[in-house]
Amino acid sequence: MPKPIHAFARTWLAALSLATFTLPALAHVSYTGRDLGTYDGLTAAGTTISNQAVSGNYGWADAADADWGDSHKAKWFTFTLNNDALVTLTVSANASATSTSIGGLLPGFSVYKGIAPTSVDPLNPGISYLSYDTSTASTAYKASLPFAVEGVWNAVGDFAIGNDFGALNTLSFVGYAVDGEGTVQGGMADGLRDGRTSKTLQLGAGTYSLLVGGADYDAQLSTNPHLAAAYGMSVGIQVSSIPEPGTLGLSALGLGALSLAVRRRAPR
Ligand SMILES: [Ca+2]
Ligand SMILES: [Ca+2]
Ligand SMILES: [Ca+2]
Repeated sequence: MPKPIHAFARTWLAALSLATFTLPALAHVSYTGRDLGTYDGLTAAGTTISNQAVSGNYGWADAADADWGDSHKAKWFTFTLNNDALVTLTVSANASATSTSIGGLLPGFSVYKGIAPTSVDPLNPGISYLSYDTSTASTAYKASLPFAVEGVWNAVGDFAIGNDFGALNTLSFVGYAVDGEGTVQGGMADGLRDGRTSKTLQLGAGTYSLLVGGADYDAQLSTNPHLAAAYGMSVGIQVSSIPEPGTLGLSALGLGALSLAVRRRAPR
């Protein structure tokens, strides 16, 4: 069925306004299409978002050093908990190339309570001010720091980011995971370089940001032919309730008995 003309016009206008107002903002902080969901924290639930890509293979590692890094080198996800919960986050690199990305990301991620602000222009509701590293609010924040930074993203601690509307939010660091042999990233890595890294965190009710980036520090060298390549990956979230202390003891006991039984049954 052909689209009615007004639908075409609307699509075209939307495309035009995107081109006019948000094209330079393409790499700014947006969670669109990357909301991992809202969870009550009482029942087990989860989801996976695939077909994502990170720009470069070094953003997380570069943001974990002393002069922090560029938030454009992270892919930003969000999720919300209505109660305290156990949250397992897993980032998996695509093994091979797609039409829009290459394989081989060495994934690293950090989790923060809070989200980067987006402000809607009160006089022009079609225009949103997204957060980014060189916005007026972020620039003022950087100037307030006692040391020089490459960008506002701190992969291993709190940081703030804001927009040109003046809004600035602090993101409170709660944890990280990074893929790689135990020796890389100063011993921070998960010990097995398999293109995948995962972390379970006990989190309170609230809205969180998950920033995913590459963990290969040397990939930022200008001689790297894949310096600005898009690296494919997917992100999974699994939320479950926090076990009651008694229940945890019993289930640990049960698991112990089970593994003992399995071991006894194994041939050697
Ligand atoms: Ca850096
Ligand atoms: Ca750097
Ligand atoms: Ca791993």
